Amino acid sequence: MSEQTLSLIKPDAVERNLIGKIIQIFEENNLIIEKMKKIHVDMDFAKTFYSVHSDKPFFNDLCSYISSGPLVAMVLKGDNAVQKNRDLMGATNPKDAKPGTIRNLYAISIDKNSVHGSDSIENAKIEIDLFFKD
Ligand code: IDP
Ligand code: MG
Repeated sequence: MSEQTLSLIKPDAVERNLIGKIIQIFEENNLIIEKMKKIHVDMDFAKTFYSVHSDKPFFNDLCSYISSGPLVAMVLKGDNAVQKNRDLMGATNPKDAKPGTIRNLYAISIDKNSVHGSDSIENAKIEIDLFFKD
């Protein structure tokens, strides 16, 4: 069934000119880029976006990092898009990410791990609204 999910190319990947290489992986795997924009979010927006992690010890660093430079936000569309994007991303820690996944290929560390992807259809709707409600 066709779904939508939110993908972010995080500041560490944008900074290293990896936008094209990452988008190519989505397109080669039949995910359609429905919407896309490059933005630099502020700390308040970051705290809202990552509010589910507000009790984690790394919350402040996470919000500082995601607001440290421009990112690319996309709505990806396709069959099973939420899980497909998660599979293409690989594990949160690049050391655990399977060969060929985006994080295996491009991530620097568990915090600078190059991409975000919604983890459920419900959260995808919330995250898409947050980034693209205008
Ligand atoms: P996900 O991005 O694979 O969905 P989450 O558990 O939702 O992973 O965590 C959100 C983000 O928080 C991760 O992508 C990563 O950047 C950061 N993060 C997660 N765990 C840690 C940690 O143990 N130390 C530092 N940063 C972390
Ligand atoms: Mg997550």
